[in-house]
Amino acid sequence: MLALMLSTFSLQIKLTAQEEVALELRASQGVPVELNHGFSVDFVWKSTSFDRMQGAMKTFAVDETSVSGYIYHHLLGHEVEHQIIRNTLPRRFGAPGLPELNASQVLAVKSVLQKPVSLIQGPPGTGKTVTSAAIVYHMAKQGQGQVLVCAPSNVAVDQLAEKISSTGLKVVRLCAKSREAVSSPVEHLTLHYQVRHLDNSEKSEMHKLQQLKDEQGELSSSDEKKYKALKRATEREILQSADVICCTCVGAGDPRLSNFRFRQVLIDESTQATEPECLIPLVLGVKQVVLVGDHCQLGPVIMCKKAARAGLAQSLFERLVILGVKPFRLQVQYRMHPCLSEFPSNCFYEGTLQNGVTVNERQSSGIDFPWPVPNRPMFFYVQMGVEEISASGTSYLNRTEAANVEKIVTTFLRSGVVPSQIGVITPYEGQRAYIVNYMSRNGSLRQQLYKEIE
Ligand SMILES: *[C@@H]1O[C@H](CO)[C@@H](O)[C@H](O)[C@H]1NC(C)=O
Ligand SMILES: *[C@@H]1O[C@H](CO)[C@@H](O)[C@H](O)[C@H]1NC(C)=O
Ligand SMILES: CC(=O)N[C@H]1CO[C@H](CO)[C@@H](O)[C@@H]1O
Repeated sequence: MLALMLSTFSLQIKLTAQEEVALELRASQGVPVELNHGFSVDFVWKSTSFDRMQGAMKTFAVDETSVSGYIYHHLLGHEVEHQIIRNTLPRRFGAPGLPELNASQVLAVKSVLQKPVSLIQGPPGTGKTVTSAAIVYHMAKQGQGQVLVCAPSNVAVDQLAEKISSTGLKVVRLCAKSREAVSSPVEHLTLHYQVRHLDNSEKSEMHKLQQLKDEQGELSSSDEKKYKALKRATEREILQSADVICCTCVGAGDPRLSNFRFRQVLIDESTQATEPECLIPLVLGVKQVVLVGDHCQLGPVIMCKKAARAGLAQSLFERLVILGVKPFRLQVQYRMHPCLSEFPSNCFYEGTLQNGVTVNERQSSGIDFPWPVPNRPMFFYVQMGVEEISASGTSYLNRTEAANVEKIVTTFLRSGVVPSQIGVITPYEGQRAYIVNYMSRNGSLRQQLYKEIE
């Protein structure tokens, strides 16, 4: 910590929409690196996400053009006459570059294209990303303008952006300015990357200024002005030429999109977003909305109990289900060994989740692990570990559990399972950090092996 502080001018602690606490280290111009005392650490309230949510609710309330009349009344739970969108349906519902769709995925795409409001429920492993990408592909081909694709998390946006881009559509991934330095698996699709890598001679002036800025850290105020204007124009041009724009729900409130209108919007993982968060992409003129998610899995995380009780913990998707909108459920899962899907199917999906993989396709031959029932790769292991407050002071850890995780992981590694095939899940950040640390320090195999485990 001290080392960080020495080279850091100011330390800011931000509370974001998810109330994650993140440390931001600002090493801007003229940082007095030799300073090791006499500086302050400020808690900074960063309200961007909340401002955008509140802005969206206001727009929804006062601006008649923010969403179509049908969607407006629908979201408010008013009686509305059933509406069908009359589009010529494609002959094939799949899309280039994607795996062939299965029967229930085809039905989902077909039904969504004809409705102004649809919900797609995707239990784990049912191919909801592929289905979403196919929907976006067909929407984009309808010629109603650009399609906006959002999700509450950056990870989900990146995944979907990649899938959509593999259909051949022109995709731009818009990242928050504060995340431009964070590497992304879809770097080449991001707006900031595209701005920097335009190979167009007209843009050379911007690039020259950019280079100057990179080298000197700063431009004269007139150059800075010129640079900003050029950059804004370039960004706008790239955004305008996209078929699909992908960003987080909060990102849809980015000023760079303020003059854009989107008639068609798809929101993935929508059951993990709060309702005001979902409204941000919708109030840009939506006429057709597709919410993808699963209200049988975790909902939005709301730390404030009062706000949760007041209804913020209920997603828009879930509220629409309660209002009587029937979600289209993807029924076939292609991920789990059938013995693993049995419990969620019976417990959460009224036994309707079908298996698209057979027991034989999920055999891991040669892996010697003492499952209680051979051929049923699952067990519940109850232990009497005691919980402690973790180092961060805001989470928990459990040493007994961590030690057992290490033993099990080591057994798997010894029997030939590769690290990338192993994942450990815990709902506690404190426990996650402790397990990572514990395994690489106390695991009996090579450290590197444990480091590759998610
Ligand atoms: C510690 O173990 C107990 C008992 O198994 C469990 O209830 C608790 O959730 C664990 N805590 C953490 C932080 O993993
Ligand atoms: C780590 O492993 C050593 C033996 O290699 C053991 O003595 C020690 O107790 C372990 N640490 C923890 C926290 O379990
Ligand atoms: C028979 C068939 O088409 N199966 C596919 C169904 O969808 C999943 C996931 O999208 C694919 O992995 C299957 O190959």
